[in-house]
Amino acid sequence: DLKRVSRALLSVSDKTGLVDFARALAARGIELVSTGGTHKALSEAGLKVKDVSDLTGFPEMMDGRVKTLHPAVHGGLLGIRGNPEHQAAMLAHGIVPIDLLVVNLYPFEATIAANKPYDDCIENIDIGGPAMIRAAAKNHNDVAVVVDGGDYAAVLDELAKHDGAVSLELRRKLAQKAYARTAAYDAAISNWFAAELGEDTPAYRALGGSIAEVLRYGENPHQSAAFYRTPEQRPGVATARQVQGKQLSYNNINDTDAAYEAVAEFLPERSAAIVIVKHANPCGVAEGTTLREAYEKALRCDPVSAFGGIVAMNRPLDAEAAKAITEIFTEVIIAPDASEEAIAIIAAKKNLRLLLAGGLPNPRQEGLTLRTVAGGFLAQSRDNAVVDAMDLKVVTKRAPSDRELQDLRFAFRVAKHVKSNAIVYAKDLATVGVGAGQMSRVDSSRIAAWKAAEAAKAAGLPESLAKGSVVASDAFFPFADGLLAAAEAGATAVIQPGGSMRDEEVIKAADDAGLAMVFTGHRHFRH
Ligand code: 93A
Repeated sequence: DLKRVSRALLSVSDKTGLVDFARALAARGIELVSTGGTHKALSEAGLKVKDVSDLTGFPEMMDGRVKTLHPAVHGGLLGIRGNPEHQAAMLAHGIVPIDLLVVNLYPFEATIAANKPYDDCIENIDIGGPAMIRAAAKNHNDVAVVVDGGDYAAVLDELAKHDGAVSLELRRKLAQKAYARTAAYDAAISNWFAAELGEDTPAYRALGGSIAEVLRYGENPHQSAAFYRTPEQRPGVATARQVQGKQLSYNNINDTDAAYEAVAEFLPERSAAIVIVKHANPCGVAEGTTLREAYEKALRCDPVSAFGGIVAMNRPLDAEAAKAITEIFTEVIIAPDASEEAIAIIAAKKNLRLLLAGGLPNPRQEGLTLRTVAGGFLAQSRDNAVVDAMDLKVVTKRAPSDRELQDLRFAFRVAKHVKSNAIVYAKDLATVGVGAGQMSRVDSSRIAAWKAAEAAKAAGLPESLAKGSVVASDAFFPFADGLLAAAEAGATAVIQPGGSMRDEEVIKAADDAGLAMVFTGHRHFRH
């Protein structure tokens, strides 16, 4: 299943790594053929390269719209080498085989992301490139197709290993990648058209959404994505004004939403609050008298995870907070507003996105949340339960002190915004350890305790940050083990919904450990 490479056609818009790659191909005696700009780059680098016009007998024409769209190119890519009729046709028409195709497309996504005029966007729709990519990928039994400069090394490795040939395994992998690329490319074009026409895809139209923007890609680079707005006027990432920074990515939007919804749980007239989010989970939350103080407290919880995170606040960003936040690498800041001075400080970090939402969303507001499942979607009312409205029931012999109670409320507020199973340690209105997204509650407890110990080490403190803390659980402890893990870590009080079959056993364990525990009667699952 090895296929020798004798001729390569290179036609790339992004010329990164091109010359080195082509030089390595030429060194193997592979003949190089190229389109205009690529040809120029290669010959300027001193490489011997043929012009695609030498194959087609036609010049590039119509501003380059027609350069490779010709049977000499497509026949060379599609002709089956082992098929006598194909071979005869190639011979009869002077078509030479092309064994390796290297193409990256006109930068359509980058053009629309840069808000270029309509005609520029149209001109950046690549036709010949995708046609060649699809042809070569179809004929992957004979042809290798490279659409990503990241794969140059893999091709060279194989050529070296197999004495100038590539394996079927690699050719198939490259073909799969090739179709993923052309699919995403066409999706971006169609989404852009829909947005231009003020139209939306039918599914989202049914939900009352309208397209806000086409995103460069989805959760991963091989996924296409767009951002839709619903008619709901909720202050947040969908309605915020972006003051500066690069275009938001799919993950940025998701994380920024998580951060802003969480920070909105803290009334700005009561305290300044900061939420730092990473991968849709809070990795540091704190209240303080100023945003800067809150930020420093929040950062202490997990400074490693906070790197490259999203920072949300419940009050207008001020200069002091802006200075503190820009000390480490942050992806996005979202705030209700910002002072002129703060905006100027942020401006020094060109890529940092600053979003001003104009207000805070109301955590008690009713609304819908949606998620898709195979063949359908789930809808539910938003979790708008807030701990202030819950009737907290003390279930242990010892009642929490005022200070503990304050921290318990804080921790439960945060736990609502942590993926289940959620365990949150808090002390002095700051998280000190967060355990998120584990399949067992006791694992979340252990992780949160371990993180609190790590944070203490990082801060050069002798004792775990969990010492003297309180702990919140988003759902009941099904067994005493999770609670005991918390007591062992140094928590003195617990807040949880209650309602387990084994509540009595859990309460007894709390009493034995001298813990104070309150039940909320409300669960905050979040998946
Ligand atoms: O305008 S096109 O759709 N028509 C074509 O026939 C064609 N052939 C290759 N665009 C075409 N290409 C694209 O040109 C390639 O996909 C690549 O992105 C670009 C490389 O052009 P150059 O070598 O002139 O820089």
